[in-house]
Amino acid sequence: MSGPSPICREIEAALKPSGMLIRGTVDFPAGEGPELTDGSHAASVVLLGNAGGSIWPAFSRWKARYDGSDPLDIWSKEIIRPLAQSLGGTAYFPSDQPWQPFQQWAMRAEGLKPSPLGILIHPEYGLWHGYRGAIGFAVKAGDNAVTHVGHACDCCNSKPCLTTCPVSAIAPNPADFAVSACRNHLATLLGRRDCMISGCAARNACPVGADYRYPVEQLKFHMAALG
Ligand code: B12
Ligand code: SF4
Ligand code: SF4
Repeated sequence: MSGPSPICREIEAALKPSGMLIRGTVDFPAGEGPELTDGSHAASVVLLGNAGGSIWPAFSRWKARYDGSDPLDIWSKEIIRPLAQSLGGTAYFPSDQPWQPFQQWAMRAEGLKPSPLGILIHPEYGLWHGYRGAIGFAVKAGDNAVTHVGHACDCCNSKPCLTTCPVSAIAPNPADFAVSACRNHLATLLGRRDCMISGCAARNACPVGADYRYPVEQLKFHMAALG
């Protein structure tokens, strides 16, 4: 019987209190993985992140005692760095430069596809998931079988994400996302009252994974980081 590898079982157990989950594993051909701390290239990375509001209870408790900048990045690093070290791996974070290709990794790990918003859509979680870090290893860390093959957006006829943005920032091709139109709107009085409070209207309009929509406080938190 196959199940999670010993490394993945250890990661799962260590992350449980935080609400972070293993979000897939990617294997790399020799020399193609990201650099490890010893200068060699990773043979695999284990992606870590949230599904729906899974991290919100633990993170918001921690945040109540923290008053510096970038709380979500700091919290993620406090949890993932020591875990990586104890397993002999190297930690990577989505907000650290140079940016590691988290979305390409996620596409390879789980077969996810990009939505018009630029966010990858998951068949169960919809647009309500994200990545908090990854751990690279010199060995294969787990099972790299891709589980999802279809693309939810292909079966979505009405595509409400394309028509709900008040400034039409979302286009069918994610590369055409009008970043400045979105940012300008978020800075207006109207933007501060709609998207900044209730979350991105286009993301909220997506019917996939609606049960995983972030709690209101989490929506506000992410929008404040973007605006
Ligand atoms: C820069 C960036 C942005 C820029 C986008 C600028 C641009 N046009 O590319 C801005 C600030 C606008 C942005 C916005 C958002 N982002 Co952003 N962003 C990033 C970041 C830090 C780097 C992207 C990158 O260039 N990577 C480097 C290349 C080499 O990696 P890659 O995997 O090959 O890159 C892919 C992306 O660039 C993607 N892409 C192309 N165009 C766009 C446009 C947008 C808006 C996005 C999100 C992605 C995207 O296609 C590439 C090929 O697969 C990533 C984290 C990361 N390290 O990847 C998060 C990331 C892509 N963002 C993410 C999220 C959630 C958002 C927001 C929803 C934030 C929010 N409010 O909650 C918004 C989405 C906009 C919206 N309509 O709501 C998540 C996506 C998770 C997922 N489920 O796929 C990531 C992975 C961060 C994370 N911690 O999980 N983001
Ligand atoms: S509304 Fe439809 S097209 Fe838009 S992201 Fe959701 S499933 Fe994809
Ligand atoms: S946050 Fe608001 S303005 Fe920006 S893309 Fe989403 S709906 Fe449009």
